[in-house]
Amino acid sequence: MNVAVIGLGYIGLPTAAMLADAGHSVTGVDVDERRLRDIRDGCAHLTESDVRAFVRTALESGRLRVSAQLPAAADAYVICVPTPSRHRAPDLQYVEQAAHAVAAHAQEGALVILESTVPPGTLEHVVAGAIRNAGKAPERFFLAHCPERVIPGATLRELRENARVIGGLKPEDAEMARRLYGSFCTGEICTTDAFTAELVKVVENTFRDVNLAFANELAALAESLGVDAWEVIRLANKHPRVEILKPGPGVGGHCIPVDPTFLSSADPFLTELIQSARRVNDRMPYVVARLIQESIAPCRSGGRIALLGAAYKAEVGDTRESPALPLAHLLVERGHSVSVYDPYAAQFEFPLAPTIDDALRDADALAVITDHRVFQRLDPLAAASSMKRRIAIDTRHILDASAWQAAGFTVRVLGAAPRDSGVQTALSA
Ligand code: SAJ
Repeated sequence: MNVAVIGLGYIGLPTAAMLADAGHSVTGVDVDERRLRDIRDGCAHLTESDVRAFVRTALESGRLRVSAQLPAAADAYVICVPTPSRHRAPDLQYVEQAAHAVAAHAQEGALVILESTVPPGTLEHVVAGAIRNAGKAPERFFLAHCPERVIPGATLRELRENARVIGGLKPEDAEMARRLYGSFCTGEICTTDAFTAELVKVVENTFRDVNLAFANELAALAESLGVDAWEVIRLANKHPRVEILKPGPGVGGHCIPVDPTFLSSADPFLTELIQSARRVNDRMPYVVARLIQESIAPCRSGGRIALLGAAYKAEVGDTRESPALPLAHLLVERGHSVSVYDPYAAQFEFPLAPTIDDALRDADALAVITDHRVFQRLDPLAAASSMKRRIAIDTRHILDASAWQAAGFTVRVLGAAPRDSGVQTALSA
């Protein structure tokens, strides 16, 4: 097949290479000339080395080309553009632009697949709508939604092996898309209608948000209960049908904090659980700010806090919706100064310290915000030599508390009441 993949980001580019590897003739299209140059120059911008090598091989094979223009004709179009959030509402402008461009180009009988995460109904309203606006009949096209599911860090394996859900506006639309994805995907491919497929994606991420809220609520409760929520969760997860996620300083990324609103906005009255979960997760930076504040007492303001991690999760540099940002703002509002270090992040609203030593210099406390492995391996004696006071707050439970205590640190773990706190718990009172 001649395939055009629109949007060459962390999903579109490896998907284009997968399709080329499966024998299709693929044109990868992106409006960003710099991105195209980076790809042609060897994909140095990609952090996953196997993806880099895979894309280079696809380009060398001649079956993958990249361009700023859609090809003259294609049998299939795969739209993989971002759906960023603006004030936690989906911004569909890139989907609309891509749909408009495809609608102008595509000929009757073409397959048009939307991979971007979108509010339910988008395939019908935006994609079929653009085709209609171009003076063509959407029912003469094959229109399907096939939401991406990969986790950065394991992109190639997950693209190949994950089960996929494909929804078509008509059953034959899903069937056509299933054939294309079946050329590279070894996982189960389930077909359904488009609206259900759109909902499935949103439901997956909402499920994760609700689960995270439960873990975070347990962590926030730990002090009043006088327990270690991590230990409670670890032991509860020994039950074969219980799987609680880990607490943390909040829920970041471009999907999980945003997607639940696609569901709750459908009916605010009937989505109490989903909205509460969002509030619980959004409250976590406040819980962490309070923990930091208590830890550095009696210094009520004017403290210097080193935040270790700006990225929203481990081993990535992505800072979108990262809880590090509201936390940094809260600390500054309370009169403290913050320094931030992240080995992967390049962009953040607060200045990023060039080295961890720079971030720790003269700090009253350090707070681990992201569970990057480098922080786990941090030497407490080296940290102590840079800091003013020996206080460590661990919101990800990754520090070896006994090693840090042996180095003279007071260690506070989010979700674990201090053993000697003598807390009169709500349960024992
Ligand atoms: N987090 C915790 N505790 C945990 C797991 C995660 O606090 O036990 C936090 C992370 O630190 C992060 C947030 O939750 O701030 C979200 O991380 P994540 O790994 O759950 O999600 P994403 O946004 O990186 O990727 C998710 C993935 N969805 C699922 O795992 C169901 C991925 O498969 C999707 O492709 C992606 O959303 C997406 O684009 O929708």
